[in-house]
Amino acid sequence: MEIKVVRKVLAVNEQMAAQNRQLFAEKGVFTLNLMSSPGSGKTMLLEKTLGRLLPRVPTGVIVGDICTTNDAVRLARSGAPVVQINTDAFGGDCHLAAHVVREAAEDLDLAAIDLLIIENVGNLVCPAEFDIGEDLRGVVLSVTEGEDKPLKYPLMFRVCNFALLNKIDLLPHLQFDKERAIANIRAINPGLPIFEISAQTEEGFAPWLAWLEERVREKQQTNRQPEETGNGR
Ligand SMILES: Nc1nc2c(ncn2[C@@H]2O[C@H](COP(=O)(O)OP(=O)(O)OP(=O)(O)O)[C@@H](O)[C@H]2O)c(=O)[nH]1
Ligand SMILES: [Mg+2]
Repeated sequence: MEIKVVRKVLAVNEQMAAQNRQLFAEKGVFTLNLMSSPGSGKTMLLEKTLGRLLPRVPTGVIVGDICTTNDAVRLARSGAPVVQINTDAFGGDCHLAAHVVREAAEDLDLAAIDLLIIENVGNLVCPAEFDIGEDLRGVVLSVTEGEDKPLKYPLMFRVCNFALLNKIDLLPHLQFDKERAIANIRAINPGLPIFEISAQTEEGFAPWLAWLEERVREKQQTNRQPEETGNGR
């Protein structure tokens, strides 16, 4: 009985996610769902990322937390439009669901942005189960969390399209075996692009931002193509 209820929730979420995906495609917005355990550095990464992308790549942010507007306040300093979701208002969900993202997106001017980054609730489990209509899923694993996390929380690493290994500035002070962590990620998801970065020092930012911008450009080209084909006929 309980399993049926969970299945129904996921089925309803999938329908909403498909609607979100259609809306984002119509508006020409590329969407990135950024996930990780609490404190791995999602917000700091986004603060620094926005600093480099704006105003060249008009970007909006939706940020999910159970409580507080702390992350929205930090991210709004960049000048990007930011909407904070607090899941505490509806049961303290440990993830963002598609309908919640839809509501938040209605508070943004989607026509004015090319990229929408969604910082999910800090949690390495539940967000992996909920499609929110995004184009790309990324997981941040920080070097203070332990090399075994991809093996212990495999779904997250399986559903993501890229991984960021964050806080590499701390490596000299830790026993963390970086090569083993990378091998563990690859054991779950072979071929997954992995970027080694420090949100603090911005080391490693150039390759990952170039890769992200390429994904945004690809989507813009795909969106333009049907129109161009149509005009050519
Ligand atoms: N040394 C170091 N510290 C970092 C780095 N990135 C983030 N931090 C620190 O890690 C802590 C958590 O960073 P946040 O950006 O708040 O992490 P988060 O993933 O957004 O956390 P939640 O939103 O609560 O899930 C802060 O004290 C940051 O200053 C990094 O690259 N190096
Ligand atoms: Mg955060």
